[in-house]
Amino acid sequence: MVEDKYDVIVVGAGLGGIRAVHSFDEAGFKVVGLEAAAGPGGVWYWNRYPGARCDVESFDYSYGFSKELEQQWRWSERYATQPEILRYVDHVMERFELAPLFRFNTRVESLTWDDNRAEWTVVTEQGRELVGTHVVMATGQLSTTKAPQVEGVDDFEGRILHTGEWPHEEVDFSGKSVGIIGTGSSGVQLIPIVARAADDLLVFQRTPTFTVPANNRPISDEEDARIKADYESRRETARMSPSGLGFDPGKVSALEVSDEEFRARMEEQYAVAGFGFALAYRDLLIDQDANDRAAAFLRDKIREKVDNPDLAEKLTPRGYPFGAKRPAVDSGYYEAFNRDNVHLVDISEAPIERITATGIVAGGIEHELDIIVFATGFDALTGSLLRPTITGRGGVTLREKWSVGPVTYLGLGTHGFPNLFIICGPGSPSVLANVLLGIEQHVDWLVELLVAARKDDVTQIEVTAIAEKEWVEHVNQRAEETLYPKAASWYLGAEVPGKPRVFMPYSGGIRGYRRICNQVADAGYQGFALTRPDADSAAS
Ligand code: NA7
Repeated sequence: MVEDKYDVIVVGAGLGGIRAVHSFDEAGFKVVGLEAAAGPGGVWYWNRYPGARCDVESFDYSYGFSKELEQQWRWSERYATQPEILRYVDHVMERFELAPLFRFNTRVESLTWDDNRAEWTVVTEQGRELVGTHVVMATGQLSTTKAPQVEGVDDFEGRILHTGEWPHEEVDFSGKSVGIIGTGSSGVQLIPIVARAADDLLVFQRTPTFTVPANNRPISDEEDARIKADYESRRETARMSPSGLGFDPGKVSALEVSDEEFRARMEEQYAVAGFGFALAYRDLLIDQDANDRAAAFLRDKIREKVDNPDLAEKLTPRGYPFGAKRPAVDSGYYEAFNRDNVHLVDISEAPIERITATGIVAGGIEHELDIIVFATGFDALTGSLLRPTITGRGGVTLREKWSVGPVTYLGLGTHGFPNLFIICGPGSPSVLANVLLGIEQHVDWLVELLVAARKDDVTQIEVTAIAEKEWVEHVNQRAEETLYPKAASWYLGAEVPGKPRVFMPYSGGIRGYRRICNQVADAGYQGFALTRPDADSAAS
């Protein structure tokens, strides 16, 4: 059964999908949003674990497209909790009357390009068919969860949870022995809370994580009023900063200052900055020696915070640069390990062997547990793009095309898949910048592109092979200038065994990236072949 035809089909109702549906609708396109979950919010819909909180400041992790929304929404904390972000999402949905434009409980199974009709056929898990001239994949960067392939998972008689698919009702940890596997951002946020609630908490750590303190605090009325009095300049500062977070990277090299000066500056940053810590000096993420200094500072902090020196040593990250794996922003993480009921199980050398009916066996020892939590992260950046079968020109699937790693032009599209666009896709700054800013930049840019195409009767928009090749080279070159490739991280595809190792996000900064996107548009969408029905390629 073929249902209505759409100008634009948006896949996903996270912050990207919501913004895309709203803006395409405003621009007069017939648009529908398809979402697998029962409600909007994307990662904030699924990641309901206690302690889940954004690690970008609330004032910046929010939409900038509506002055009224900006002025009327009141954030309560510097870093918003998951429930508060979900309330914000619901408010936006209601305020802009977006619910009728979405279909929830609708997982997309396949997308197939028809070259003759120049349109996509989208089939959902329920077998429904929709046809769209354009498809916008707003499926998120960290949305396909992964759990370790451990023998015996099904034998466990207690409860198994994943931070990224957390139940809607509260989980009662009291009186329970809980095992948490994973010490990335999710584990780091969850651990202090479970530590307080459970009888016993066992943390299964494979790789220690660098963390910087969140320094979270309530937002006072005075601060709220001050920022809202000139919100535009805050937005502008964020837009003009490479991270999109408003932090101006230090201009000085960490190698040019004395130990005393370095330490004083880092203490200052540690006490206030959150993520900004990494930008205190201009070369912390690009020069190994500079990075070593910052890493040493953070290692000292762990020793200061953890009472037991052996335990502190086990929690200390080594062997990869600070920041090359996404640092966690923590609230009481190390302090949790000073509690008598919290135990670290170091699985770096003796991995988890199996799960039994009653617990986890690692290093030959069985740890008895009532609840196991996988805080083991996601098939990052490409997981949700490759989950549906996307078949482009000539019957080639995206899985085939990206079998050795994702290749895109600007992270926005890929050759052979006309009229298919990605919000914050691999090859764009995505997770290396404030994703909200990235989303809004991408959506605005795509709306302008489709408005121009509509005006000029362009029916097909396709990334050219040469533009894609050159962009991939540029992305790789920028990554090579940094320390990012030096860690086995999910930026690089190291989180899934067998996944191609390609550095996926664009590390050249969102400010420079926006400039490039604008130049591309000004040059008549250079790098895209624009085709009219009665003519061959109009531009490239
Ligand atoms: P992350 O950052 O990918 O962290 C996952 C953690 O789980 C990490 O410590 C992993 O150790 C660990 N892990 C993964 N697989 C295994 C297996 N098989 N055995 C043991 N330990 C494992 O995911 P998060 O959900 O914490 O955070 C993702 C992002 O969401 C975060 O950066 C924010 O941007 C929001 P590893 O390091 O691979 O050795």
